[in-house]
This record gives sequence, C-alpha cells and structure tokens, in this order.
Amino acid sequence: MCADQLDPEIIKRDFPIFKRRIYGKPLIYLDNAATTQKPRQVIEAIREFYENYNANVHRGVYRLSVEATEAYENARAKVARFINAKDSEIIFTRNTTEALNLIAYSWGLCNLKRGDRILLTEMEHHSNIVPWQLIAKHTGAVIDYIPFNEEGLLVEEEVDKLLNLGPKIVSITHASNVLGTINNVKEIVEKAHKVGAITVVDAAQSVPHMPVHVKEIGCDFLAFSGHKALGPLGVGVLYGKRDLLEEMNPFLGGGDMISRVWLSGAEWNELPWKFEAGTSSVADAIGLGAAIDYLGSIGMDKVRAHEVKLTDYALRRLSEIPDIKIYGPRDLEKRGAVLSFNIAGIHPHDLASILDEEGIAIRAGHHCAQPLVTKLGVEATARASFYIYNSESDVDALVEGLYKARRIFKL
Ligand code: C6P
Repeated sequence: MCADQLDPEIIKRDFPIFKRRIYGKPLIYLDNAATTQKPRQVIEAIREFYENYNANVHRGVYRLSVEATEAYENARAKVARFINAKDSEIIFTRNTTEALNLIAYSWGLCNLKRGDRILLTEMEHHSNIVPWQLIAKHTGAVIDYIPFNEEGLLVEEEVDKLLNLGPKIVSITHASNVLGTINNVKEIVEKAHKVGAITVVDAAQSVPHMPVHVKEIGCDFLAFSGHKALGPLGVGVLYGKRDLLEEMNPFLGGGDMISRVWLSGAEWNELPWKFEAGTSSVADAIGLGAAIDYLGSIGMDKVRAHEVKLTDYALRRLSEIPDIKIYGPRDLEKRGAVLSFNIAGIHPHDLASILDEEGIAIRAGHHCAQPLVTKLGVEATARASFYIYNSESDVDALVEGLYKARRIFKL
C-alpha cells in the first residue's frame, strides 16, 4: 500500500460498528449511498457535547450556551471551508431533502409563474423531483427532464435543446444514486447561466466522495446530507449564493430566524440564521464538523482515488457473474462507487436477503428514483455502494454471495 493511497483496513479500526457480527459473520457494509457508518471521532464529538456543554445556541449568555454556540458556528466554518464557500452561505438543514425543499419553496414560490420552465434530469432522486412538482402545481410552471442514454449519461444535445427553451431554474444531481453517473455539473451550470437560469446541484452523492468546490462549479445552490459523509443522521447542508439568499423569503418561521417581531409583522435575522428556524440539531452539526475533519485528514483526492480503484475492481468481478446486468457508465472518470445490477431470474430483494445471511448489507428497490428505474425497464435493482472502509475483499465476498444466490435459485 503506497503512502498516497488510503488503507481501508486501517480506516475500519476507527469505526466501532465493524466489531459487530451479523449471524456470526463480520459485517460487510455496502449501503453507503443510503448512509455511511460513523467513526469514533464523530461519535465522541457528539458524546462530548451532551456530556460537557449541552445547551441551546444563540440564546444564552451563560458559559454552556456560549460554548455550544461557538462549537456550532465552528462546524459551519468547517463545512464552508470544505466546499469553498463563506460561512454566511452555509445553512444547516435536516438533510438534502429539506435543503432542496427550501430552495423550491423559498425561491420557487416567489420567482416562478405560469408557463415558466423548471429543468431537471431523468436520473434525479425523488427529493429533486417531488418538491418541484409541488411548486409547479402551485405556480403553473412546467417541468422538463434531460434524458439519459443507454450508458447512463445525460444526452448532451438534449441538454442544449432543453436549455434553449429558457428554463428559470435548472436543478441536477451531481452523482446518481442508482447509475453512479457523475454529471459534468460545471459545464451544465455554465450553459444554464448563459440562458439566465438559476442553478441547483444535488450533491448528496458527490460531496462525501470527491473534492467538491462550489466556486469551481459556479452553481447558485448546492445541497448535501451529513449522514452520507460519516456525519450523524439529522443534519444536512444548503449552500446558497449570498445575494440570492438575501432576496429570498424564509422557508420556515419561528425562533432564531428573526431579528424583531411585532404583532403586525417581523424582520428577518441575518444570513445564514434567517433560514434556521427553531432549535437546530446542534450536536449533529458538531458531529458533522468532526466528520469533515476526519475526511480532511485523509484528503478527498485520496477518497476518490480509492473509490475509483475499488469500482474498477468491482465492475470487473461482477461482470464475471452469468446473466448479470450492470447499470451505469463503464468509464471510471464518469462514475462513482455506486453499482446497481440485476441477475436474471432472481428478484433484487431475494439477492439482498441472501447476502444479508452472509453479513453483507446492500440495498434493493427503486432507491427513491422511480422514474430512473422505470426507464431501465425494471421495478427494482440491487445496489452495492462503497466507501473508504471497503476493500477488494468486500467485493470478493459480494461476488461469492451472488454465486450462492444463483445456486439457491438453481441457475
Ligand atoms: N439517497 C439512497 O439510498 P436525504 O434522505 O435527504 O439525506 O437524501 C436524499 C437524496 C437526495 N439526492 C440523492 C442523489 C440521494 O441519493 C439522496 C438519498 C439514499 O440512495 C436514500 S433514498
């Protein structure tokens, strides 16, 4: 193992869950696109908060509250540095879903009207489809979808054709949670800005896996979830350009998001707190800060390099299995470490159950991307998704488990 490569076996030692045995077998966790496991450093940061300085933030002058506020705002600064944004452009949400809903409601309701166009892609997660459908219903706007081809790549001519219709907003996933496709968001954002559209990037499957810098992409908004990046469940991030966030109405009203309230009205707090109504998930934000420290200590280039190598190995090993159909691009530069597949004659849920008996966790289903899966001509796929603690031996165990499934089904 070279010093410039990460060692998954060493990394694994930081994750207490890998002491678990499932039906007497070691846990092989291959559902990282759903949520990642948490290192001891993240668990410790959360425990430390609750044991030593648990208090509400922005509200107290007493020591505990000051410490909690400092740690919460420090976590925001870490997130900002991680994606190359300013602190005031980072809003803590519950998850990607809430971040995308925030944009759809706060920006969409005020800026879209009958006949305006919203441009999405056919490979979006439901979180980047349904909020826009709700807003389209409210406003009379229409939604167009950029199609993807056989290889699982967006059809470039269609990108141009649909952008020429002059959408007001373009919201696209950076990396597909089913196909693994990594979209060239920088290029699409550039083209979208040329036709005057606002741009949104769903980075739920990219921020945890590769260097993502908002200034480099140039997007107006970007969303991701902490729990898919080693952080706790319950905290997500919305990045937004300051001028746009200033113009927008708050998404939710309540405590912390105001500067003054009268019986007849209210004045909003400064950014980013204008969009953080009510008591925040303080411990979770601090936990996310610890997760970012952890990823930063490895280096996101190394994370990406590890996943490319592992995906290459997994694609080659899985391709050996008879009657397997693997979805998504084969070009490693155009894909992440999410591998969806089907084996003819075995339902993906049966595959997942048989693998579970071997201690292997994969996801089976439509992965909250039903339009995508329907276009593939199936109702469900099996999906293995990798992260920093996965190694080639995990891939070997997966392949062995799939052969076992074939034997059970007498294939
Ligand atoms: N995908 C998966 O197993 P939340 O649930 O808000 O943290 O993330 C939503 C989301 C948005 N966009 C993309 C591209 C995603 O992959 C997800 C979450 C999980 O694929 C859970 S369905």
